[in-house]
Amino acid sequence: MAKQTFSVPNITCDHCINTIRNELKEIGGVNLMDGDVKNKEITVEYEEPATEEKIREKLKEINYPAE
Ligand SMILES: [Cu+2]
Repeated sequence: MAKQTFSVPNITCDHCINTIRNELKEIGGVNLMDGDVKNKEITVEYEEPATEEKIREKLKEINYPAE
C-alpha cells in the first residue's frame, strides 16, 4: 500500500475535498483520502489498480491538477 501527499492548488473548500474523494474512489484501490483545505493538499493511500499516474490523470480530468 502506497501513501502519498499531493499538492492541489485548486482546492478552496471542503466541497472540493469531497468531490476529489468521490472521483478518486472510482479508480478502485483508493483506500483513504484525507484533505487539507488550508494547505491545499490531499493524502491518498492506495494500491492496485490505483497508481500515482492514474491518480494524477484523474485529478487533471476533474480540474484539480496536482503540482
Ligand atoms: Cu471547494
